[in-house]
Amino acid sequence: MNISTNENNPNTLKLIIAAKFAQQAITIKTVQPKASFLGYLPSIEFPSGLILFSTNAAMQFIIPSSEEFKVVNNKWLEWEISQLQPAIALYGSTGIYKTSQKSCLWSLLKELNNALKDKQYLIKDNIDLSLADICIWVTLWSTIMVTEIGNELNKEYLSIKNWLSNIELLTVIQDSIKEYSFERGLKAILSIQAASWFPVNATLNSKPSKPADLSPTKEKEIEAVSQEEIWNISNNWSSKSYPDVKNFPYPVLPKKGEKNILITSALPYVNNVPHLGNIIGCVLSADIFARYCRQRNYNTLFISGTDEYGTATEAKALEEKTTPQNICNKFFDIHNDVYRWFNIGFDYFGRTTTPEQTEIVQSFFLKIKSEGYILNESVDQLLCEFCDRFLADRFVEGTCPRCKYEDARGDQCDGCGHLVNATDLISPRCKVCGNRPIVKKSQQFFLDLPKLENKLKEWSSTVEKGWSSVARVVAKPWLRDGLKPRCITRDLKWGIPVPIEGFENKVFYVWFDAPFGYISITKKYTKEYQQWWKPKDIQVDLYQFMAKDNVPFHAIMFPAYLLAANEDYTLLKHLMATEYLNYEDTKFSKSRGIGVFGTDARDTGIPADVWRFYLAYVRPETQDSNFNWADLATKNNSELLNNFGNFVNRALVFVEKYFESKIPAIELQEDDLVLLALAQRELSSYIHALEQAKLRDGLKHVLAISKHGNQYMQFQEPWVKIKGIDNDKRRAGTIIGICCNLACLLSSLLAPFMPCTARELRSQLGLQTNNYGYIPDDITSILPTGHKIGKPSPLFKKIEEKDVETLRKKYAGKQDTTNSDEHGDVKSLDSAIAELDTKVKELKAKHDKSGWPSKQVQIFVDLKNKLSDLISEKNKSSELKSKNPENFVPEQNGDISMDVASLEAAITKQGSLVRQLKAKEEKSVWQPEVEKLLKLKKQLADLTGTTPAPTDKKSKKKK
Ligand code: B3M
Ligand code: ZN
Repeated sequence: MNISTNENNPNTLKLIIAAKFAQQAITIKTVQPKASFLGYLPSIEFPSGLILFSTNAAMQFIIPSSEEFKVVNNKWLEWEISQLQPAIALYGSTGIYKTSQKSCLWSLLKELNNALKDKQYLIKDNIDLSLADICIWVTLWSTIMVTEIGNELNKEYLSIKNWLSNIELLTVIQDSIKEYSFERGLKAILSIQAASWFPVNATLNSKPSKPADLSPTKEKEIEAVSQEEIWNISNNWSSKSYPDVKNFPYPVLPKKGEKNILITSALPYVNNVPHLGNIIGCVLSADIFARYCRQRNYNTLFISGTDEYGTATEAKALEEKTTPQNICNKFFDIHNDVYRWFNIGFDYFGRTTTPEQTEIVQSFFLKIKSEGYILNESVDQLLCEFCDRFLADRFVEGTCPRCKYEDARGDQCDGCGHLVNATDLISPRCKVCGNRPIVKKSQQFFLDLPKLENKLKEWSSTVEKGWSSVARVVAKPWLRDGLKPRCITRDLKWGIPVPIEGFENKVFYVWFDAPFGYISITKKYTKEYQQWWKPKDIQVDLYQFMAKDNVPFHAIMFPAYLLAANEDYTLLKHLMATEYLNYEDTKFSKSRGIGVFGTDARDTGIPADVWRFYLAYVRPETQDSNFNWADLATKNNSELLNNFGNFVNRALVFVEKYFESKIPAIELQEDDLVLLALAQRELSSYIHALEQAKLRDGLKHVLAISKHGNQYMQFQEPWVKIKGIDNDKRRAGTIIGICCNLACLLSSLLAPFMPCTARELRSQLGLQTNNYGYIPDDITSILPTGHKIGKPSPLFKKIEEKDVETLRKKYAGKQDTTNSDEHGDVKSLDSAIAELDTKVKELKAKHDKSGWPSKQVQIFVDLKNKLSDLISEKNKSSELKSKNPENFVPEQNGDISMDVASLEAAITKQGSLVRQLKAKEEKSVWQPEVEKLLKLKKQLADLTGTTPAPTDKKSKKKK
């Protein structure tokens, strides 16, 4: 091994000691700092030809530390290079330590002293002296110990003192010292200064960090870049080149030996307009990822669409007094529009009410049945006698049998995340009328999940590493706790018919049909869809994006269907689930008008790209996160405008003004390499993050690059240099040429997040805008000298505080849900509660405990709760009202149970509405109003203990 060193460099002693331990021969050559690559010394050349500039890295190479102590050893090595050495090296520049510098050094020594208490060595390693012991010992022994500070240290820090002298006595140390003669103290410190790179985070933090304070002494901020990083950059800069982004012709199909990425985002139900949380949870995340993949030249297919069957649609149709198909058509258009506005680049956005879907679902079912994974059982189903219908899962609520969460849905519990069978709910209640449904028998098909359990387990263990953490957490208990057969058919009309004799009146459960939507929508995109879903000999990686409540269906159910079909279908590889996004610390609520929904976003005047940026910035990747207007404005103004926009704009304007819009010649110097190495580090992290669809992290690395760029420009001051002598002018050219190249890189990195902005930037850079540029692994020079740029102009606009305040108010909700005329004042509500309490007490008194008419008591309790809610809301709203009277919006349709008088009034009102509607509208329109009327009558009957009066003959056919 050959070591090159400048004179008096203690780091060389470290290498010698390491070589002694490893019993390796060395030669030492003394050179001038400037004579070596970039001036970093010592450098060490191994017999293999490998040259290392970082002493700590070289030492680890010579004597690898044992696994057991690796972490703690590395921690101290890092401490030595990033904190101790820089703290000591400051001494050299001024000859004395300023008070703040000294106190910084002192606190480091204190830390070391504590760690050494009652110990012979800092770390016990396989060789008794660890690398960390060696490095720290050499640094202290050869520098400050022979200064005044050493005397103080000997008095103050006895553990360090003893440790230092113990090590000094070791033969290996004595022998090494003999081999390298150098002067300890100030000379050694100066020598480190002259030829070392080290991170200075801790040390600099304790000094004033204003550039003004650093520049007079020409002491510049040295960033934590290693010699290897610098080396790589200077190697890549002119020798590597970017490939072009492939032009993917329709249809995109997977290819053997290439990366084939199939991306889906959960298919939204058509019962509502998606809000910002829905958008970032599924389609936007998937889109950012898909765009990234395309810019990496992966064969990428991004599929989504609306999930149109299921009771969500039926419920909405009921609410909007129309047919389910009309609802689907209407909401398909709404979703489609919203996503188009957000620039979601689906390869195909389809829907599930298609012949393709029916065909695929039915034939999958038959195949799964023929493979023996379908059971046929008579099941207990919940029938609401009052509403005269079997209750779909969505229409039942109750207490979760597992975790006792009280508002579990009929299909899934939001308390524990488990799927539940509606009939297992404790105290089930019909969501429409609040009554307890009865259990009735019906023949249904079940998927035999226990029979699939082993297959599922085997598969899941091979892929779950690629899942987001929330996906793993949600999916894990499933396989751990054992699977039960799951019913996949329903007694409903809206759905895909079950193709079996005797089941004509049943349809598939929506969560059986919906996942096949991914396949049927792909079929809509291309008849070659099986190349993606049933590839032969080709590797297809399936990435599925969704919010966490969809995880069980994608982690367990859909794979179970595909495994059961036993035909080598493409199975999920990366499950990308997000947590929830809150809105201004509360939940989005369409009915209460709280939050920004897809259709609102465009009305705000804020560009789609800024929405995309901010949603990605707050993406609930690892925990629930929050949308906040003030924060949106801050991020726009600081990150986009001041950081990113400012950097690229300054660079481009400079080229336009001083270089006739042509990229100047670039001659790299040390500072440039450091900047590029820092940018390279961010680029590598960006790719690492995006490969795992960690979009939020990825975006932060983009912004870090422009931040480095800004600092560099600020420090280099090209605007000063351009006015200097020729040499300075050329230097200004290099600086600006580098910035333009970074801007070019940034346009590609930003494109997945902000495609319009990226396109605009690329046009300003004079690049073709028919693609967003390849995302490379390594930074290289991409804009050649002489390349002509376009016309620079600002990319972003400031968002004013007052504007977001207006927007915040606008989407803060209706503020109030009561109408004092209809519901009486708080006082009468209070007395209604008192009345109810008395009634309950009377009832309890009349019956012994076992014989309580529990249903009636329950109704009273419910009513009481509703009334208390009403009172507290009312109190809140009167507060608001007194502050802001014009904000007060009375609620139109008070659906809240009342005292007898109010109920009677409401019944009269509803009765006349029903009569009016019946006179001129069709049944689908008046039926829901009839149901409301029935509900009111039922409440009244329950309250007064009578039977409800009939409304009309037909609707009374129950039982
Ligand atoms: N439609 C659930 C939802 O929108 C459901 C997803 C289906 S993915 C196959 O939350
Ligand atoms: Zn009911």
